[in-house]
Amino acid sequence: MTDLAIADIVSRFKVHGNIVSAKPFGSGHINDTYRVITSTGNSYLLQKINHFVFKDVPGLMNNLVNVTRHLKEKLKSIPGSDPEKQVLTLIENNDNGYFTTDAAGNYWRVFLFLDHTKSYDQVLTEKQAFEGGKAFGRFQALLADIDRQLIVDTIPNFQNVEFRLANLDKAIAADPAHRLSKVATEIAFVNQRRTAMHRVLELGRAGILPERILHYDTKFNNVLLDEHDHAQCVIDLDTVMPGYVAYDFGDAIRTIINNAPEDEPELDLIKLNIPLFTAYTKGYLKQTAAFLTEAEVNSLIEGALLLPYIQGIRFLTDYLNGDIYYKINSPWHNLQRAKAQLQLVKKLEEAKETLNGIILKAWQHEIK
Ligand code: ADP
Ligand code: GN1
Ligand code: MG
Repeated sequence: MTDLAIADIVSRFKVHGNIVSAKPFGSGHINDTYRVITSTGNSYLLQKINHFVFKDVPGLMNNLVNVTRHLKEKLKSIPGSDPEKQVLTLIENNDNGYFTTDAAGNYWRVFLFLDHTKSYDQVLTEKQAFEGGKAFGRFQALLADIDRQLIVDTIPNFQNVEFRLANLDKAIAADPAHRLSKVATEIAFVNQRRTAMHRVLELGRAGILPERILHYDTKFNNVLLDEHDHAQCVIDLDTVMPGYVAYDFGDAIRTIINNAPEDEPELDLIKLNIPLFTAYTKGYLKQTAAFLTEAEVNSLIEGALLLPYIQGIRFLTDYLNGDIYYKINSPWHNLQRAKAQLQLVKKLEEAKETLNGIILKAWQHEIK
């Protein structure tokens, strides 16, 4: 994007001042994000929404308006809350809508930039992990009573293992990028676990696990922490949809418990950080123990194994499909990510009993 093109997009929104700079920002894998600073010293976050990933952008934006409105209303009644800082704020465009399209058919939106915040790709301290757990737990609690009619599925079957396996099988059958010969080990690993990894889905279909409104992308860099490492705002709300709490717990644990980055090439460096897991779990259950059923609590450990498995499958599928979904920085990036996620599954399987013991202990502590 040229500076001129970006200035044109920004001028369609009700921002204060004229654009002074627009720089790429953050490390998300999906949207294109820029931090924009204007002549009045105001700071905004401009995003090009990935409409290959999100097929119904108007529906997605409608969700976002409804979800942020609901969160702000709820926070207003909680003493000490600051809805402007703790919830994303969309900037209206000049026609009172919340997005605009460019000549190439891309969708753009603008948020208030939340100053003095940080987002971490990897968790460094137990305090951060605890705060992250509290933030995502509270997010579920605050959205528990939103009218479900207001939310459309932005990516149907997002964490449905059956759907993810079917997509992998299609990629294996078509092998469009001629990479199948490179992934035999990973496919064998996935295949050995097909049945076991259906547990959450089966419990859900049997009505044993209720559907709740989830965030669905709870990796740690989707919560902004303030200068004192307190959780300030849950961001990246494009995937808020109904689902099983095990999904959000598992996706968060995927990034929290792993001592190494999501795409670590050196598999021996992928080790479990149990203190960070414990801290996240305590923070999460502090906010959710009041409403979670025993079956849901028992499903959390299944989610912790399932989400890196699904993520491994998604990266592997994208590698086979020739890197059409995730941003990559090398031709083997998706393969490296897939290997790292499947290695994490292996480590989690070895520690399953210990981790479940930690979850149950933290839960007992909250409900006693
Ligand atoms: P993606 O879907 O590509 O992950 P995100 O919405 O998560 O996009 O944004 C990418 C990054 O931009 C985040 O990880 C965070 O660092 C930063 N970010 C997003 N929203 C804001 C905001 N309102 N204020 C400050 N930083 C933000
Ligand atoms: C994507 O947008 P971002 O980078 O927060 C992806 C998640 C994956 C994650 C893996 C809409 O999240 O589902 O877990 O990458 N988001 C979408 O890092 O597919
Ligand atoms: Mg993100």
